[in-house]
Amino acid sequence: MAVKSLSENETAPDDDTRRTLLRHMLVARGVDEEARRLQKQGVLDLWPSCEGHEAAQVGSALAAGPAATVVPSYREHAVALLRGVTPEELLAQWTGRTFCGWDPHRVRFFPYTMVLAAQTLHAVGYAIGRRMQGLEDFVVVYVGDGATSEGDMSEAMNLAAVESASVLFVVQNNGWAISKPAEEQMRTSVAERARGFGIASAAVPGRDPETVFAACSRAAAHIRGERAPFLVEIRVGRINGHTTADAQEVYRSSDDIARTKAADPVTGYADRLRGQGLVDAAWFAAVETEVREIRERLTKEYA
Ligand SMILES: Cc1ncc(C[n+]2csc(CCOP(=O)(O)OP(=O)(O)O)c2C)c(N)n1
Ligand SMILES: [Mg+2]
Repeated sequence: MAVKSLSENETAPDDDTRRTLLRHMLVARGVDEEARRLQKQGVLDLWPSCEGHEAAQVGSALAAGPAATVVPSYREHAVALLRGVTPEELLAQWTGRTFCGWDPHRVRFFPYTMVLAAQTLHAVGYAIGRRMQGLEDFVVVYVGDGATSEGDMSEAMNLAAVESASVLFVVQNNGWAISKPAEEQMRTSVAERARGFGIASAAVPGRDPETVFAACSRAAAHIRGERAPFLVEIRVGRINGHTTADAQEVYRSSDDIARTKAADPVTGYADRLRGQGLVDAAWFAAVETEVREIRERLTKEYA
């Protein structure tokens, strides 16, 4: 099937979508801050923060649309919330109450996995199965830069390529696998590696949700048009340590941490939309109220 390639203009989000992107980013930030606070109180055992990843997660999830099935890793909290996982459901696993706090069927969002890259094979197998059932909607799988060095990822990319599986691989490259820098574990980019397996790919910066939204919209159009996989590598900054159990100051320079914080995608996008007159003080106040109520609910449920 011929693929209609979409231009930048055709994939640019409209103003309502831009406000939606920002709202989801602000909600995810509020939930993340509350989860880290609760972890410090000993209520959660652990929390892998998604601070710095919000634009990549919200932009990709919104572009994929509600019909896609999402297979996450363990840090995709902004995607989970956007899919309809409630904040209470999201935190339940990290309190040790359950292996998965949400109903994966209801939200079409698989349980988190800590087994690096295992989910990439699950995603490809699921996409192949969906096609056998005559269902053509695609699967989005999230994976980190470090996990792409696992054998499972190579198997998954190869299988997706030869089976022409409708899978969007979203690689959030935050430059670190815990304390191992990405440049010490690969000689090419992940996007280049995908092409070696016969998978079309793109690499984009992940600070601006609109860039991510546009790239993932084009990737989705490719998958739907070609019935073939696509990989988008998104370069993001990890603001906090790997998890709340990690002291990144030990292995990361204070300059690097400061630069990453200064490039915060949430404040950057909020400032931009405010500057363009797309959101005003009343809009921010409404979102702040929403976030405060979520945080109060989480404290009531868990603290
Ligand atoms: C198969 C496997 N090997 C090792 C680990 C230990 N481990 C947990 S997270 C992690 C680093 C993952 O880095 P990356 O894929 O870049 O994701 P990020 O945490 O940066 O989002 C490692 C080595 C694991 N969970 N599973
Ligand atoms: Mg990483």
